[in-house]
Amino acid sequence: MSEAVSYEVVSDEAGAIAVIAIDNPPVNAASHAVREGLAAAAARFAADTAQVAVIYGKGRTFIAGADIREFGKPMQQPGLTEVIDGIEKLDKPVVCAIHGTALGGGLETALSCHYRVAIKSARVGLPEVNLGLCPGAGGTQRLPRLTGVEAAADIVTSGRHVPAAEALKIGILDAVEDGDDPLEAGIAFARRVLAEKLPARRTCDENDKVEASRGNEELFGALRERVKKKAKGQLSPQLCLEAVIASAELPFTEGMAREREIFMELMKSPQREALIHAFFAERAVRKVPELETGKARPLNSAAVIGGGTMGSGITVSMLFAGLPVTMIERDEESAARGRQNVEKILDDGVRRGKFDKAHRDHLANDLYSVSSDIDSLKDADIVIEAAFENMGVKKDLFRQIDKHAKQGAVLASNTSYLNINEIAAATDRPQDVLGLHFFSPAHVMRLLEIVVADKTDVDVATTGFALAAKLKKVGVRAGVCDGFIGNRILERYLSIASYMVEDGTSPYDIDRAVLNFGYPMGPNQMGDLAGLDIGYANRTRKREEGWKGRYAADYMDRIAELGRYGQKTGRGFYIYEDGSRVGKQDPEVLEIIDQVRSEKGIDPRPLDEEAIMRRYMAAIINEGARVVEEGIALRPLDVDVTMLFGYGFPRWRGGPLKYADMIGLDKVLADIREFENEDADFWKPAKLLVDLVGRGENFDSLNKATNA
Ligand code: 3H9
Repeated sequence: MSEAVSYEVVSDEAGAIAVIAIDNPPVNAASHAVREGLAAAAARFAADTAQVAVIYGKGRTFIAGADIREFGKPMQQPGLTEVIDGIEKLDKPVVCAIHGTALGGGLETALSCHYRVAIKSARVGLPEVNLGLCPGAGGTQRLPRLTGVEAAADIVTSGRHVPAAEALKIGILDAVEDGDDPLEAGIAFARRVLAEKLPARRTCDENDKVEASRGNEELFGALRERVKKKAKGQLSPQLCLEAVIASAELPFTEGMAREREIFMELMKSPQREALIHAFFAERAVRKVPELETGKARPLNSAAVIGGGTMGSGITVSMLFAGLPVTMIERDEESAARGRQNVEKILDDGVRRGKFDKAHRDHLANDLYSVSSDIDSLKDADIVIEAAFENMGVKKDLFRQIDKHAKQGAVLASNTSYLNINEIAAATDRPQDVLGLHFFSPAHVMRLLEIVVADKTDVDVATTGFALAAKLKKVGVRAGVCDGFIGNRILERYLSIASYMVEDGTSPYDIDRAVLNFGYPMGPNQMGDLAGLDIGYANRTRKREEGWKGRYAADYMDRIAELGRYGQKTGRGFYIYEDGSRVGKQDPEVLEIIDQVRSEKGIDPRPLDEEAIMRRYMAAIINEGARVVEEGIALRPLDVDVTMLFGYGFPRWRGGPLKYADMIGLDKVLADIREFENEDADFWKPAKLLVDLVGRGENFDSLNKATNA
């Protein structure tokens, strides 16, 4: 027996029960030791006098899946498929007792057991699709045998975690028990097996539900259509579906072979490598120096200054986390508008069935209040300023916050560009100040840039991460610079997009190329959604501050000066008819652009999709490298996570710096050098990029060097 799996027999008057416990913290992943232990436990159970076995996980969860860290290394026998086939083949019944999550190889193990019981809070699922894989230990063949093809297709292609109650209803579980002890639930079920003399019932032999769909091309066609639409360039959902369909079309053993084929194909795909990078990067961003020594301050109440789009979104995200919030506005009228904004988001939640009216009322009335008196922030543990994006306004507010906030309160600004050091210096307690850059809509978007300024105390930075965890957001540590990690990179790729337009490419071709690359929308569609007035105001600010460099936004200024701000005015780059959110191309926009080109004497040179994306990505990667080089981002993976969670970068490409590694940094550098000949002001290769290529290393070498 391996250390990761223990075996003991408990006997009473009901009979002898073998208890097989998996103990592989933190998530009981099915590592080599676990597989070996399970195989040995199954053999021992087959040979001894115990009449029934219970398999359960120690600690916080059942098996959360195969050990992802073993992927890409030579496989150590026994494989999970063989281990769980061995369990299923046992002649004596095996009960699986689930708590926490039974995911991937974990659920596959459970499916090979003869009975499954879970405690109420447990969830099950096959999330391999989100790692660019398909279940590889029989999940696509056994699950449909319990649920039918359609429900299995949903679970396997979405990767969603199915709550125990639903899993019971659709046939995955045999029982759900109150309480929180899986062993207790497992033993109780085992006693029932003994009392009722229940047999070793094998999932692989349950063929009725899959046979019911055999040859149902109409169903398969509809499922393929649905998945293709949702997958948007991602391979795994489509292949996962094919594996599930094989369960209906082929006998069990052949279906298993088909699943293996698909699993191996996906294992080799770059999308799998990218998605697994994204999985670990999302977790590694929590490893920051401040958290090693810092202690989070209390976070029991909050004040938000400003009730506009950002302030109300931030407020709602905190209400969702059960944090009482006082919203502060400058006068009664603005305070009432702030309340309206918050209530509108909550009402939408009720309408969409996210929560019920009673919960909405609890959040709106018990946890939330508005005030026009700044002194109302005096009891808050954290104050988040979300006022107008102007340094004068912010400094003024921070002076007042400093006067009214209690000692020890964390003081945060939600600025998306401005210098936090300067804002902090307006107070007598710069050590308590940090940036918390939320993304709009703040109650939905998961990214939170935690901007650590020169004097920010480690405990205050740690509190920023504690808040991110409480709000179920992904906190990324950023340093102070104009735009931090995300908006600084955004500025570069929006610039290159505008240069390409000015030089001859249609903005609609750029949007199409970016969309086809896997983003949910192109930069011009995004501008229309955010409001073209924002960029216009930003450019005006930068011009006032003496900004130099190539200026290619004249055509954008002209569109904004016509009062066409995008979706909210029904016209921007696109025309939005009758409140539609899908825009039509606007010939007048092309005329404006032509006009600007001819005024500047530009001979239009349109680019094709590949040429567009080479420039777009090179701009992102080069600035990403600079952000790392300057220490604004701790590691390349922090840039990846920022772009994945805040800017719609396709997850199956791993993030821009992972993407760069995968296409080869030497190739990216060669592109930048080529573009330097077109525009030497814009294209200067980042030193870090040059160094990495010189050393034959890549961004991931830097991630690894920091033990992330
Ligand atoms: C699979 O099963 C393939 C099979 O079909 C075929 C086989 C032939 N492996 O997320 P957390 C680490 S594919 C290794 O912060 P939570 C994680 O990196 C697998 N490590 O906790 C973190 O490490 P660190 C299908 C893993 O409570 C620590 O555990 N399964 C694995 O917020 C804690 O994780 C999945 O895709 C793993 N499988 O969430 C499930 N899982 O502390 C993946 C986690 O160093 N896992 N770690 O940063 C999850 O979704 C979540 O971890 C879970 C817990 C919901 C379980």
